[in-house]
Amino acid sequence: QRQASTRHPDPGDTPTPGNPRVLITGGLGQLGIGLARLLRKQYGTENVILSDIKKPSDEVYKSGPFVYADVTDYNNLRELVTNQRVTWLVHYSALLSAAGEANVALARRVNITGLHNVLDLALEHSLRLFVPSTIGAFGPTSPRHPTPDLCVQRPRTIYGVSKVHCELMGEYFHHKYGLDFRCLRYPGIISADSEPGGGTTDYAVKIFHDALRSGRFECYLRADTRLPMMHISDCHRATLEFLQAPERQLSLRTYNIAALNFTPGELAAELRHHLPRLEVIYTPDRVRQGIADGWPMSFDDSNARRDWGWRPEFGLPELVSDMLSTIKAQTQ
Ligand code: AKB
Repeated sequence: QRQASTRHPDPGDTPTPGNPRVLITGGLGQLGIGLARLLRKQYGTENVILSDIKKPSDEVYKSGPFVYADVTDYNNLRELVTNQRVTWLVHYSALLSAAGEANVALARRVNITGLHNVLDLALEHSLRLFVPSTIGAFGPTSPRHPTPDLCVQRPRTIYGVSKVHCELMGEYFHHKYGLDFRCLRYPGIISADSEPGGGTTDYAVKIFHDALRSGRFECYLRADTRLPMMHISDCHRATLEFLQAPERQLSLRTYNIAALNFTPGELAAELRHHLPRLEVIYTPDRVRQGIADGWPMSFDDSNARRDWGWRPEFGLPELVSDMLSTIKAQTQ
C-alpha cells in the first residue's frame, strides 16, 4: 500500500479549534494553488493541504503542505484523510472538456471513479465536500441566454456528462444521508499566474500571453462565440464564501455563479484599447467550436446572489487591465 508523503509530517499538530483541515485534490491545476493561498490566510498554512499526482515546483513545495494523492486510488485518499484529519475536501481533479474528448477512458476514470471515491470518503468521514461543476454541464437543448440553475441538462461531452453525474450524486447523498455537498458551476476562469489545460475557454487566457509576446493570436473559436467567464479572484472568493455559508442559507446544493460573458471579438476589442496593433485571426477548431456552440452564453446566478450574497467584482475592462499588468510583471 502506498504511503502518503508530506512536506510537513504534521498529523500531530493541534488544529486551531473551529478551523477546518482542508485537502485540495488536483491542487496543481489552474485553481488549487490560488485557492490554497486564500484558505491558508483564513485558516492557517498548515491547515490547508494541496495534493496532486504531479511534482510541485519548489515555490509550491515551500509555501505549505503538499502531498501525493491519486483520486482513483481510494486507499491512498483514505489514508490521507485519516492521517491528516481532514474535515473539508475540495475536489479539483478533473479532465476538462477538450482533454476529455481526446481521452474518454481517462476522463471516466478521473472524473467519475475519482468522484465516487471522494463521495464515499466524505460520507465515511462526515466531510464538507466541495466539487466544482461547470457551464459544460449544459448542452444544446438547455436554455442558453441566460441558463438558469434548474433546466434541461443534456451535455454532449464526457466532461459535461461526468459533471451532471457529480451534481446528481452529490445532491442524492445530501438528501439521503445528509452529506454536506456543495457545488458551484464555474464559468471559464481567467487567470494570469496559473494556466488552464485542456479546456474550451482556454483561448481567453492564451490571448493575453500571445498578445504581449508577439502581438498576434490565432483563435480556435469564431469571433462571435459568447461564453460566460470569470476572473480567478472572483472564482476563489465565490468558493470561499460558499464554503463558509451556513447550511440553513442554502436552498440549493448546486449553484450557477456568473460574472461576465464575452465573445473572442469583444475580448480582442477590449485588448486593443491597450495594444492597438493586436492582430487576431480566427481558425475555428471543429471539436472546441462544437463544444462551445452547445454551451450557455450567459448564466443566471440569481439564486447564489439571493441565498449567500454572491457578487462578482471584475468586469471586462478590469479583467483585461489586471491580466495585462500581472503577465507583464511576471515577464520583467
Ligand atoms: C473548459 O473549458 O472545459 C473549462 C470549463 C468551462 O469548465 N474551462
